[in-house]
Amino acid sequence: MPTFEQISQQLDHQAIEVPSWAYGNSGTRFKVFGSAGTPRTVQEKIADAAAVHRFTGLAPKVALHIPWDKVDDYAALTAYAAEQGVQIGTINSNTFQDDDYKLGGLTHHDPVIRRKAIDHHLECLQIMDATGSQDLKIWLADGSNYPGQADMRSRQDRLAESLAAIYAELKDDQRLVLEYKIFEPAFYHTDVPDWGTALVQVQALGEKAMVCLDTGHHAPSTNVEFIVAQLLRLGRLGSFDFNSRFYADDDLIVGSADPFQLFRIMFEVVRGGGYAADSGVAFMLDQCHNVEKKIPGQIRSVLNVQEMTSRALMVDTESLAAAQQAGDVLGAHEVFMDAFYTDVRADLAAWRETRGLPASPMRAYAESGYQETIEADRVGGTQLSW
Ligand code: AOS
Ligand code: ZN
Ligand code: ZN
Repeated sequence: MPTFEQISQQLDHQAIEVPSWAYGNSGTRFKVFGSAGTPRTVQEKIADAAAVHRFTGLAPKVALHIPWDKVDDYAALTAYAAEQGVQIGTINSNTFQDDDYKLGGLTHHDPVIRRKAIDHHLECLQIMDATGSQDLKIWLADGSNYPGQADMRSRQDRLAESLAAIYAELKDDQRLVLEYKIFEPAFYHTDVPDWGTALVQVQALGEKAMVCLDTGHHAPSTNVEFIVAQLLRLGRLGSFDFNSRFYADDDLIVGSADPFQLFRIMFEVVRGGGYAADSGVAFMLDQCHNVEKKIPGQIRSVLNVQEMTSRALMVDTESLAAAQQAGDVLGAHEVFMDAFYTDVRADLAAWRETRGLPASPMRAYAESGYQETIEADRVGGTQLSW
């Protein structure tokens, strides 16, 4: 098995994009809890994202969500982010919080509503021009609750037309990334429920259209790493929305519910070339911190990704291939598990110190006074939700 020393340089380019909404208050349909220090402005969200990067060296970009993060001057917001030491990343559209979208957005039967949804995405593209963002991420709440409620097939056709209208406006260096989700908020059918549908839709658009894989958006027991392998094989894995789930789209801290799954995913990412610095795969978090503090929640998340990436890089691929080739079932499995069971935490702490980072970002954050400062300073105004 390779030593940590041997793989450590490959950790240098790791970059995980954090979502602006992770810093806002969030909750469930039962309750959104407020918490001291929660940002009241987009700038405060970006400042918190920048803190995660300062303590970990892992999170140089923050994804925005429109209209939650709408501002008048995006050039100024981009400059503010740069001052804080981060860049603006993916722009996420939103066609799920406006009454007009009750029965759908890009798939709606009414052309007026469809046009409104398309125009919202064109506005997102303008924001990308102003912020230098590369990816437009589209997640649709579209679907239906009752059999017979909607014509599922025409909705696929309308989705293809709407996406084509958006795709036509992409600049050469911009991408459209389509996210799928098995259910919720629609419970009978969802218009982009799975990777197959997302793939078919993006393949019809062209080379700049990709699929986003949110780890929480599958049926229980789905082999998510297989989907990773397949999308990478086809050159269509645009991004991850990382999170953990026990039941459905729980949006918990990535690597907390099932670190082994995260390891298996990262192994396939490495195996398929998705970890190369120029692979084009964006590694984003899509999480909410409902009961835990938000900044430590994000720090824990990026560290979990780093830890499982390290272990995935340590799989002895030569021995693995030899065992596979020899038909040595349990030998191959053992090679795989050896890397998973390797504790790299002390090595990672030392690695951080050699790069001027705190050995324990969690402890360093707790001792930094940042949390106390924002809790004392951010009084008055309105805390942001999501
Ligand atoms: C929704 O379930 C999806 O995961 C979205 O990616 C995202 O959580 C939503 O757009 C909120 O930002
Ligand atoms: Zn997501
Ligand atoms: Zn989700």
